Amino acid sequence: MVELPEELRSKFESAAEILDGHDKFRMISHYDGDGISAASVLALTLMRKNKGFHARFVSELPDNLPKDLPIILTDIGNSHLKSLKDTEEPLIVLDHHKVDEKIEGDEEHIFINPHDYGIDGSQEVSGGTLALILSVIFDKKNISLSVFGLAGAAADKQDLDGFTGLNLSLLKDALEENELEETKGLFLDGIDIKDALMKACDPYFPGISGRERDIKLLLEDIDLDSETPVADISSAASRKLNTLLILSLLERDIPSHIIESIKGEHYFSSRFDLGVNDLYKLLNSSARTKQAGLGMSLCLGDKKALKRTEEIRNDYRSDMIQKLHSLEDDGPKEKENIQYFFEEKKERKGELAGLTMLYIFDQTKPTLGICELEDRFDISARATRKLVSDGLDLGELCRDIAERYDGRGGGHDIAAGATVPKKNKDEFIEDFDKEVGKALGKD
Ligand SMILES: [Mn+2]
Repeated sequence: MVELPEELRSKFESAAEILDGHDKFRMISHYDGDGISAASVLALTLMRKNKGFHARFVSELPDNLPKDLPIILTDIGNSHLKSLKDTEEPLIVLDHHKVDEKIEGDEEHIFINPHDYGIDGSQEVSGGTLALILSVIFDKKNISLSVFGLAGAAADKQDLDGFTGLNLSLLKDALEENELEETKGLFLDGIDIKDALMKACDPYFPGISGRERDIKLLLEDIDLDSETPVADISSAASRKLNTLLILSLLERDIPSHIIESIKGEHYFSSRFDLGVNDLYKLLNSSARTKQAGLGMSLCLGDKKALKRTEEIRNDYRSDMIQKLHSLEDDGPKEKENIQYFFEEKKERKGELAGLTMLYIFDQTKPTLGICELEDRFDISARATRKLVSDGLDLGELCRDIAERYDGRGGGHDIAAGATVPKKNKDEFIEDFDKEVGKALGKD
């Protein structure tokens, strides 16, 4: 059973009592892969006890919450706890986003924020895994839902070099209970090896991913038939392939922890016929295409939803490859301390910023993906672990700088975002550049 600080455990227990004491709930969850994971874990938990729910996905917390049923907020809510205390209905907030202040709820308002207990919510636990902990405390059999919870943590990039903290402890429990099986391999997927490399955007291999001629030469080089299914590649060919793919990353000075992360453990649930790695990518795809409900349906066992999400993901990957090619070929716009690019699709800028930061651009500067909207602009900022350990906190910067210009921002130290009136775009970028320099001690 997952180990928790005592005060935190007792909060989960109070939340479990609320689950136990009512028959129907409203779930409001963050509109992203982790948010879908969290809502799905709780939906399955409630369904197992014949309880009802209404689920809704939002990018921002609505000003007025419905007043008819107990409410569960997942992967969202931490920045609104003060006002949420006045909610009339019982309320559970499971959110791992960092906020400055610890705000206490009461018996009917349970606020669960891992940061309050010295647990790093940006690495060690996500919305999905907080939901899984609640689910397991509610009924320990629910460790069988681990594939859904851990997919949320993976969607929030908490598995980059293996799960840690509460995520790891849930994983261990699931492996022990044989609810997940562990295998090792490259994080490649597709109909065959050629298809997998043609669509490989996460991990992305500069000079190889999506480049038909280069892939043909590479496969000829190691004498591997391009139509070989990924799972059937011999271990000798797999070693050679691995070496060549790693070389493509080494040429770019990509840090070793990223290079190591292109292969690793895969966790598979036979009960649900789903793996953590595939599932989180499917959930991300459905969130990005504004079809969170479809992602949730697949978690609830709808095979048609699964097939549809796979198609969406395939189309999405082809699109991403195009975009990454042009960013790889043209490079970012550079300031002294930051690098940035423009992207017309709002929901794509974050992942592009993340992938270019990891696999393509300069590792010593954070990357901003900027999308211009009608009267404002949206940015997604991404850093590396090294930059964070050198003192950069993008969540703080996004919040502080956005506030200067009547905008809003926030997020995690390694990944954050902001939205600001369009007329202040140049000042915002200037300020961001300066503040990053300060944070990294370059001034
Ligand atoms: Mn999350």
